[in-house]
Amino acid sequence: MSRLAPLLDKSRPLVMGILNVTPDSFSDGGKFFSPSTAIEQAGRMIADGADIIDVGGESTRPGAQEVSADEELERVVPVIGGIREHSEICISVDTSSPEVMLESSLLGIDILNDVRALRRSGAMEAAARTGLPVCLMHMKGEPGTMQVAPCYEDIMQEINGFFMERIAACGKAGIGVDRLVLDPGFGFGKTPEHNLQLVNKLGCFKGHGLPLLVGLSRKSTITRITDNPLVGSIAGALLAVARGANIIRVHDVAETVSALNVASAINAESLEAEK
Ligand code: 8Y7
Repeated sequence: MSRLAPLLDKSRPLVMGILNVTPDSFSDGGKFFSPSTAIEQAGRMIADGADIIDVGGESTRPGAQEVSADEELERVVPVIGGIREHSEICISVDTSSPEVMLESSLLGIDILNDVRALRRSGAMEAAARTGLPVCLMHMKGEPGTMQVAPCYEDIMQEINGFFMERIAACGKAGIGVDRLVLDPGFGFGKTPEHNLQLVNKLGCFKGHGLPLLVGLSRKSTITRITDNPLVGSIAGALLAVARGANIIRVHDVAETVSALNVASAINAESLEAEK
């Protein structure tokens, strides 16, 4: 059984710590490439209060090279195994590859996080077979070219249409809505203005009745506004949660947990006052 469902029942925002095991990822490229340093970093994030660790072996950075399933497996398998040896933390695996989904499902992981929303050939069937929950992220285009003049007629309608189509495709493959999480995919085929608009209109994605995952941490939409990526990411996380995000994907777990604890104490006081 996946460890995600009982966490979502806690009715507080969950913090997903990012663990990149790639030599070329977005903002911490190469820092955690050896399995032992990655496992140590996971331990630190768990101590800092992470609810979920997101292990990724494929860089989805704009312009990044695609890697083979074998290479992805070589990167993530020892790290997943190492985390599981010491901890019952909820583990998600950031992959679009059917082979990686199937192999890692045998190692006791809890969530498949697919930036391609199971559109790669064979991924839908593989994910269905694992029985695991899946995060369906919206991405317009492919990582290599998605940031070349992204353009929408109505971005909210397009993303919601995409979600409806993917939810239906999952249903047909035997992945029920009880196994789905949605993510608008900040920075994946979106301009900075699109991303700011998506934060404001996050509530419009709640109509599907599914948990929402949001990843803004250290993305360029934030770092073009401020030269302090940590503080900027926390501001983004707090506003995303205020607008309905259920899971926040972040690099800086301790700081995000502290900020969310303050926000939730303030919210709890107003609920008390209403009684
Ligand atoms: C996201 C993601 C990345 C995101 C989900 C980065 C793998 C880029 N971003 N997965 N992955 N949502 N679900 O900056 O926003 O971390 S990679």
